[in-house]
Amino acid sequence: MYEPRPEHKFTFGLWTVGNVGRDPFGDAVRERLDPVYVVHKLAELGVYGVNLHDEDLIPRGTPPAERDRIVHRFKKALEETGLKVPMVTANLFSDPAFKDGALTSPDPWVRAYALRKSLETMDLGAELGAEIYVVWPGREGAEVEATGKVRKVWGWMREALDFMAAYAEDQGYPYRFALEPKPNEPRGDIYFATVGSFLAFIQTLARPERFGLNPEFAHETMSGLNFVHAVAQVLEAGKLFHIDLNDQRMNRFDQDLRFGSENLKAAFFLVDLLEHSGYEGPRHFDAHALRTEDEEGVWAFAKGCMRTYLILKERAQAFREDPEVRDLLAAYYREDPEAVAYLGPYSRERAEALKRAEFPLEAMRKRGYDLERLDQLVVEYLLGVRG
Ligand code: GCO
Ligand code: MN
Ligand code: MN
Repeated sequence: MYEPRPEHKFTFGLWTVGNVGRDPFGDAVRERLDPVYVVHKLAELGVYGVNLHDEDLIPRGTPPAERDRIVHRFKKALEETGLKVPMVTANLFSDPAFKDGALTSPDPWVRAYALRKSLETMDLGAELGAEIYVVWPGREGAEVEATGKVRKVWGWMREALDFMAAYAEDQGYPYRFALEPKPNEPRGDIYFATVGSFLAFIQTLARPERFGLNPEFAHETMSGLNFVHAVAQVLEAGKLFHIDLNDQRMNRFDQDLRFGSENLKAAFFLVDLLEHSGYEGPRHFDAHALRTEDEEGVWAFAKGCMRTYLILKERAQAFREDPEVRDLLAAYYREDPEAVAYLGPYSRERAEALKRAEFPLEAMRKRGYDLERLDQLVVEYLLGVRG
């Protein structure tokens, strides 16, 4: 029942299960895994697809003939296993050239280089059948405010994204671009800090329909924001193009923890939301095994992400079907037709009626919403003692 299958659309990045456990203080603790080996391992686990940065597959500086050999070998592994590559993204953060930004560097050579790298990644993704292109502006930020760069970055970013979308159109690529906000790290502050920031920015682009969001659990949580609310707004806007699932404690560096390992209640409501939203895209785990783990720990981590997701899906469904929950919710949303008649689109008559209305103020002020009981039921489902 909690066994992952391709139709669950679980995906991992080469950089997630392939994470070697380096941190700012310590060296790698695991060896780099061959991408072909990763494809076979993920397929064994019932995963749907594998995502990648250009450099996860093709190390920087690889000569063209070698590049083609790597791609050929990788495609063969995809064919053998049936694994898909739903998403690709350019690494615009590792190269020292990107130290003060990539698409928003003050140096036009750097901006042009980042743009070229993005186009090449789109070519690579097209070869692999990818239809989602993620843009994570990890280096598009600052520590020093005195440059006034904050007045220019929006224009540079717009120009780059418009260029990329026009290139996709020109090449006949099906890409939908998924923009991924993050408040900080690796920069002191990143310009596109939250879901709301990118949602608004998209409306200023030449082809807004090509652009959506790739929200990440850890990133909104780092900002102290409610990830479930952020995703709900993205869904409502029709802009959930991709999602990065992981876990995170508030006010820390980006921890990329195993899905559901820290904020179980938020994970529960996220799965509840996603599974009832009609979202059919990948459930991507942008997380990695703890630095304490060897390779076996990595696969335990990957299995854990998927298993927790499926358990939460079952728990959420049972919760929604519980008659007591249903009764509580029916009472919560009960609608008095007399009150409803005052609401709706504006008309002069309705405004006048509203001004004449007599409100049952006493009852409105005294009403209890029964949320303690409802929330306790959530806890009991999560603890497995009910349903
Ligand atoms: C991070 C980001 C990245 C991106 C990835 C794809 O904080 O490290 O979440 O993992 O998701 O680079 O663009
Ligand atoms: Mn992250
Ligand atoms: Mn991410």
